[in-house]
Amino acid sequence: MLRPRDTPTRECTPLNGLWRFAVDTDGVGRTDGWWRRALPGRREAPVPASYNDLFPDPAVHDHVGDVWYQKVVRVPSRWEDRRIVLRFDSATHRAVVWLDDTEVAAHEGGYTPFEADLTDLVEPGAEHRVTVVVDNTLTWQSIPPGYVEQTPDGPRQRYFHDFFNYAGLHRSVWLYTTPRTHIDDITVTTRLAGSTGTVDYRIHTVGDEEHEVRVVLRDADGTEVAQAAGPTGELTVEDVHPWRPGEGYLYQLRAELRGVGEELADVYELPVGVRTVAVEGSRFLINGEPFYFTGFGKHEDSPVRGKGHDDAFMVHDFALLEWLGANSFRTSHYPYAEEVLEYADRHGIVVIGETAAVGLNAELGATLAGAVFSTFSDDTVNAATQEVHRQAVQEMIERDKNHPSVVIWSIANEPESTTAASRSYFEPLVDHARRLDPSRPLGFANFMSATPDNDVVCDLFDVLMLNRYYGWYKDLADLAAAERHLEAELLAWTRKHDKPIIMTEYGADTIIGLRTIVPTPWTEGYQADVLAMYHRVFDRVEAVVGEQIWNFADFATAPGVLRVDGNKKGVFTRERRPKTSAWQLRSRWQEQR
Ligand code: BDP
Repeated sequence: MLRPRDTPTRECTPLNGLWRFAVDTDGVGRTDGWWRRALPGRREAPVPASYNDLFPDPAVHDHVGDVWYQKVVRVPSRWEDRRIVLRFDSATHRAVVWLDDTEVAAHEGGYTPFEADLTDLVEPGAEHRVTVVVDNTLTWQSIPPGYVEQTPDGPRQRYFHDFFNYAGLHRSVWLYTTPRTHIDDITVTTRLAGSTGTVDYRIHTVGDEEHEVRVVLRDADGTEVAQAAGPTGELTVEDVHPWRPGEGYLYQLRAELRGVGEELADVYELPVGVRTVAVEGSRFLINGEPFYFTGFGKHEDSPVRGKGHDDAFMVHDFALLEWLGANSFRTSHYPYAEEVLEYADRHGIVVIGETAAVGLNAELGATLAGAVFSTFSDDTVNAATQEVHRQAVQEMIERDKNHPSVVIWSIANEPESTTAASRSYFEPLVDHARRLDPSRPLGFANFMSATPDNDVVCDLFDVLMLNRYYGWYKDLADLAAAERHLEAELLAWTRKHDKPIIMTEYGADTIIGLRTIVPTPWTEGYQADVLAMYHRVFDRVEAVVGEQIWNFADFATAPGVLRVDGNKKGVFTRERRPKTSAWQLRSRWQEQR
């Protein structure tokens, strides 16, 4: 799915800023047809942002169900004869959209974009009312799953993942044009052979068939390096400048659609990084060279705006990664805003892209929601959930397939993976992901109690991604035991599978400013000791090809006795102040560069 862009044949206008906003406390908006007129009340909310922390009101913070956004939009009069599209980069977790009185789109899943073709409904030059209802409810059939408990005080949302259920319009909304006959999708994959690079491309067009596709590839200086014609083909680049971690060199692919008289019907420009990714035994190769991941599991999370995308936080976070010498992160636990992947492409940061399938695990349900259930059953995670999950995998791959920064697809975080039911659940999802993208390795982040002895799904994947908390949830304050247990487990994995291991989570909750002489959990010193212990072990186990600490920064969660105003495993606080471990990582990672 192509991101809206200004090109010689296309225009886009962001609809960000303040929208009218109403919380549908009584759940009457849909039956009362709130889209037909101005929303009730006087509230306004910024887009992009989560709505939960905007108002000093627990009823908004903990609302379960629908909220409404509305904006009156003038369609530029010069847009006559254009195809006009309304696009939401995300609406968490599902939405229905109306243009004036007409329903134009509905979408399930909170972290991928969706669009409505408004061409036949808008009048260029006129004003139109855009209304969106966004529902934050998590059910057994949503990704991520959850359930709503009816209590005497109203509904309470329960869920099995450890981050606050922020909701709203977290990313940009766009009104954009394309010509009626237009380029609808582009897929690129790249190869390297010595100093020659190849870009295999596939271009899907919609509309009049009497058009020809032309493709030109330019280097970063704008010099043409290859061209081709036809909807599929290859572009060969001699003396190629590969996309490399830490560098992020990009070519520009310009795809043109030309009519019979050579007239330009449509143009789209796509940045392309030429690189390869492969798994060979227990090595992870980028451009044929062993790659060692350093960095973090992150969150889209910041004060006040919650999960709303923010360019300032994005640039700052990437700058902090660079300061540390980190080369990668995982988009735990959902696909991030496209701006983030584009930035990673340009700056050579390596990304593990993850779906929002987090919390498909009864053991976590018991810990985080006090709920007793079987993970996979007719009444819990079932065939309908699997279909929503399949769709989530597909939408992530369709959106992010052209980003050179993305080198692994993670199709879930810490699901149950020790039962026959889990294997039947994951097998078709893995097949589907492989069909959609045979070029990237697959993984999932494996839960601590799934060990080499009881795991039944890891053989389906290319990379072992382990989340481990020795020294915290296990062996607390006994780092000697933690070190023995961690090493024993890693070696057991290497005996079972000849696959690369990335430690996708490890760490310890840490309150900034808390210091003791005797090693004590929650202190800055203890976090540093835990990380140092893991690093000693990683350096002894060859199959370990990556270390991604949990977490880059402290983040908001649902209340819990183990959570002090959120999860404090950040190497930075939520405001991005460094804890002691930041300098320790900086010296380790800068040296490894
Ligand atoms: C893992 C989860 C992560 C949590 C982390 C923790 O993958 O989302 O925040 O543990 O407990 O279970 O800090």
